[in-house]
Amino acid sequence: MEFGRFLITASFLGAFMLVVSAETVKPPAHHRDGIFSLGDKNNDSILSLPECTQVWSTFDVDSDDMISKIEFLFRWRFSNLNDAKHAPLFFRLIDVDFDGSISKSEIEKLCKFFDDDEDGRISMFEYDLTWEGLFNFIRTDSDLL
Ligand SMILES: [Ca+2]
Ligand SMILES: [Ca+2]
Ligand SMILES: [Ca+2]
Repeated sequence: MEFGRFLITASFLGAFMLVVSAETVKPPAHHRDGIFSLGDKNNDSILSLPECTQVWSTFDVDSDDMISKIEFLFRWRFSNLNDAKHAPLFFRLIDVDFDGSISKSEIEKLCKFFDDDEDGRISMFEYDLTWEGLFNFIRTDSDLL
């Protein structure tokens, strides 16, 4: 009798752990409403490298091949992208040479950085993984409320 109860408890706990770990492993997909879906023009759930560089280049509002901080912040807010209050930090992360603007080569580097298996296409999984690593570590407690 006791053993039976133990088994039930154990299998219940096991199922519970599975649910919890599945929840933890699965990357949240909320940001797909943003850059990914903006960039995925042919809706095949893949962001090709040209689609990726294209969507970031829409941040270059005055078409001078450089994305200034103002352009970046403006576009981020205008597109209603997530975590707008952290956009200055995102800008800093993409501006790898720290010269205060994002160049075409920095966009290309960013897009290639997302493409983990280097097949020239960014899958949703690759996108989620890198987005989480790059941008979502700064989530604050207030965002969880
Ligand atoms: Ca510009
Ligand atoms: Ca730069
Ligand atoms: Ca890929």
